[in-house]
Amino acid sequence: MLSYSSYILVALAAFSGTCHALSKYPGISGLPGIPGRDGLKGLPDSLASKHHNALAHLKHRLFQLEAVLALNGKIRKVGEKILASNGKKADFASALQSCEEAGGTLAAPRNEEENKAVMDIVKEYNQYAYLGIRKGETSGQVKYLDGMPLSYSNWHQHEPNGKGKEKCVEMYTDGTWNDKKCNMYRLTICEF
Ligand code: MAN
Ligand code: CA
Repeated sequence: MLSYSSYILVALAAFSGTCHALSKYPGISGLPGIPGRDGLKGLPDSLASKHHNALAHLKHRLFQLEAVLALNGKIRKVGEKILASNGKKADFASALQSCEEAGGTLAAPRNEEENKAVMDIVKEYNQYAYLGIRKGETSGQVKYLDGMPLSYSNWHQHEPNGKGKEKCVEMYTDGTWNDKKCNMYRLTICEF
């Protein structure tokens, strides 16, 4: 399923692709019925600038929409990431599914700044949240959902302690992490 945000991305990619192609190939010459560069008298340039303006307009509109969503507390921007919660508690698999259906994934903080941004949402709802981090089926190694090993962690003292029993990770309201069984009901926080 292509999400709404995917369509916007495709549209933006198409526009920038067109701009790129037009600047690289400003005219098609040597083909019957198609005027060469001179015959177009600057048409490709004006087309390119039209598309450039449309792209600038879309970017400005997206900027405005992000500002409105942030103002309403619907999203939180941290670096290149956008964080958002649906306010619902769910087991790990269902929480992940909700995020993926929206075109994102479960939030996995990769540095202190991102961890604080996730913690702010956890505090806002006063609910522990599942992170997009879990232990390998056999190895028990803690990884991101794409299988890459952790590059940042914020374990609570004496965690992780679950051995084979706790394969998921929750965030406490102080921002620290605990390995936890995956079938609890925890706040869903997604990243986009
Ligand atoms: C519970 C569970 C564990 C956690 C301990 C900490 O037993 O939440 O995951 O490690 O509390 O005391
Ligand atoms: Ca634990």
